[in-house]
Amino acid sequence: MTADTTPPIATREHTVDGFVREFLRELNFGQGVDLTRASANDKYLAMARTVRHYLMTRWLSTLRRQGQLQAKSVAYLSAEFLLGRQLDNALLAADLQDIVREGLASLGIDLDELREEEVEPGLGNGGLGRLAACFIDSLATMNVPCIGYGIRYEYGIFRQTFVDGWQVEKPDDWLRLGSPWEFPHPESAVTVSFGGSVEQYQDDDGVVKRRWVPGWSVQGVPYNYMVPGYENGRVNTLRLWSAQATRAFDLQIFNAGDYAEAVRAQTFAENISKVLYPEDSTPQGKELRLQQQYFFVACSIKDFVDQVLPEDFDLHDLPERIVFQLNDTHPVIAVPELMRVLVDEKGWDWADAWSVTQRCFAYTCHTLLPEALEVWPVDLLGRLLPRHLEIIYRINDEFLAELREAYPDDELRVRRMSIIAEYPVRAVRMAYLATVAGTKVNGVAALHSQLLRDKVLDDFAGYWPDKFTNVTNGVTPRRFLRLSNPGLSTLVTEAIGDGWVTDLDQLRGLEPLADDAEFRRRFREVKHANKLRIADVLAHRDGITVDPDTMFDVMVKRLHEYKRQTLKLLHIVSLYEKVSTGKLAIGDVTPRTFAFGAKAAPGYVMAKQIIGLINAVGATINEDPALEGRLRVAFPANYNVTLAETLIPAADLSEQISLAGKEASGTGNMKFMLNGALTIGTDDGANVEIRELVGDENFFLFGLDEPQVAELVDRGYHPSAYYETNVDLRHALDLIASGAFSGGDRTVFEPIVSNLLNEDRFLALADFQAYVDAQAKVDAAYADPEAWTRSAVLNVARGGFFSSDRSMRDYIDRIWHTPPVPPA
Ligand code: GPU
Repeated sequence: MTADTTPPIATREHTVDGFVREFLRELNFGQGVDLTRASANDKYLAMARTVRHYLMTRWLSTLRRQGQLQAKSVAYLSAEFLLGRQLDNALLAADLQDIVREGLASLGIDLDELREEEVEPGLGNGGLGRLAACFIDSLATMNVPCIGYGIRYEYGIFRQTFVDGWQVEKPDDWLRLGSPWEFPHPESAVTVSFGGSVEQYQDDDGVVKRRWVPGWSVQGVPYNYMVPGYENGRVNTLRLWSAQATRAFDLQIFNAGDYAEAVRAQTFAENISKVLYPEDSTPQGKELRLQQQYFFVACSIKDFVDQVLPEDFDLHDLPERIVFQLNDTHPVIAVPELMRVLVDEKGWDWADAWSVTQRCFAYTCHTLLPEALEVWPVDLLGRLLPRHLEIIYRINDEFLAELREAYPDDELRVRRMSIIAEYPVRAVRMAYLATVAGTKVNGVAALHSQLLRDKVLDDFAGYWPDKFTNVTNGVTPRRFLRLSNPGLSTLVTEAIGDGWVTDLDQLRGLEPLADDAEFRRRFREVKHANKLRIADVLAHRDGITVDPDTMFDVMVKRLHEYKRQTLKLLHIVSLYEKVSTGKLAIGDVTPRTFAFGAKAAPGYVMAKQIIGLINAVGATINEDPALEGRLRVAFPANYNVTLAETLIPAADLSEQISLAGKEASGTGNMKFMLNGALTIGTDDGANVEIRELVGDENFFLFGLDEPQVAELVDRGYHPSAYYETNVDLRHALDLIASGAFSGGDRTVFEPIVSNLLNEDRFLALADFQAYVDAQAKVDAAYADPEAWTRSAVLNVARGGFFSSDRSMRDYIDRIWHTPPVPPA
């Protein structure tokens, strides 16, 4: 088709009047209400639909151009995309913020009120899901073709409430009031099968082959989301799959006359995308979870091969056209699925199929915790996906044969590297499968990638040294600076221009301003305004009062023992104990607001106990008049992306205190740095790189490093020894044990105390004194506001490295080799 005969794509008038016309049309014709009777939700939905119209031209032309060019794309396979609210990002990308504000105002509507109507899609647990969302934002902004593939859970991460300080989970019914950002495409549904058996048959040439005869199937209905680049005319696609009963399935049963059974079957199928599993880094090995994993990757591969690629595409060229990035092991079943498609459905030889498959995948590992490495028992896998299990066995057989040639005298090593574990039950090690199949394996921070090579996957790194690489995580500066911190954004832009929004290294230009007293004054003013803003949010959202004239000391992240919220708590309790017993005058205590945000996996008993303890300590401290309001604990329930966006910009101190060698990277740490908080942290994950960039004098380092941890654990770690020799620690633990925070009942928090004294897997007691000493340095530094602000400005200025745009550049250079495609 020549340009002249190409049908045009509709456009919208980029003016206030144009917006108002579109908005009223959506409200009246789309939503079916008149402005005088419209609810806030009606207005929000109409506005959101209007805004998406403005992105539509870009989306359609991006798709059209991709269809013509067939440029190499990234398919980011992820069981989680923790998107956060969409409206602000869409307004920013389309340069509509002022137009919409003005247009709505002309109708007597306040944009900020409507913004509050949006329910964030919580389709992820924490860091891994949020990282996926940052990455697709960056790729769109960098003009790189990408399609995100995941699951449209009907219920995202649970809504956390507190009842008497204990976590109680409520369903997250995020779709209830309508979801204006998605485009369902039931006509493009694909069928995915499960169960059944494998049979032998002869093909037309008499060759004996094996094929899958599934037992049941479901349909995957795609829901498309726009992923707009920042003011660059590109809109990529995020495609999330929703499970539905197949018609054939229904009909069979209907014909047999059992209506109730047919409806039950429907529910069964639709269960697959019903709910996000709330475990973060601790997979429970549930069958439904494996169903989810296979469901979304099988849908995605089928979609890409049958719908995205042109009809005449030669699949031998697949590696030149796509790279499937495996976001941790959750999508790794895609490897045998692609093999099955090529061998069983397309009739290829095994060797050809393997050669193509091996070049189509790359694997990112996000953990070092042994309990987080997914394994699927072969009996479960074989029941659900019998043909895939056979394929995995064959991949493993050939791999082991290759290893035996390389290491003829080292059968132990060969067994260690087997994709199939034999103990405690026969199971598939998904990380090993991903490592064998992937072109590259990457960790998510320099230290993490090093430990992957040296410890978790050392045999593999020895065999394939070039397969292993690092890509340090990043965060999108659009959402986590430009949108979340308008005050700082304006200040920065006034100083160095607005190029930083897409080239975050430009923040370096702020370095000289760290020495400019007037700049520092304005920087403090912004921080103070951000504290007022979060104080207002906490008052209305949670009924929590905080004092904006205190230091904001913030620890927000999932509740995990390895992240050591208990260490923070011991510091608080110790301070409290010293003041209550008169060892420390309250007037000498730096006024601090200790803010926490953390969800615990519903089945993680110890994590829920710790939440109970944080709230109990908070309730006691916040009410004790002896503290004169100088220490407060603020623990708003249901920490999520939306809350992060107002809380992080208000922080002075960022708590990154995981046991060294346990936090793969962290990404919250980067958001705090970019918003001008100083970090108190261990030598763990990306903290290492943060400290290298800001310098020791602008970072509060404490605690054992990874080799010291390993050595101490080897030697035999006895937490009680620290209790016995450290008076402050003993007093703090005794105070908790005494029932002081549980109405005198000593049993309530006994499990936490005895765990710390007897086990303390994450060495909180070993690091206690170092942590308290580092906190004393924080107090001293904070007492000099000019020096503190100088450090804070330097944190911002040196944080450019942590843009997810840089992460994407690294993935492109080291793994994907997908050049950008500039807009037409
Ligand atoms: N992470 Br594994 C998750 O959020 N969920 C998981 O299931 C696994 C890892 C996190 C890491 O804990 C965190 O250190 C990292 O920054 C993040 O993934 C993104 O890489």
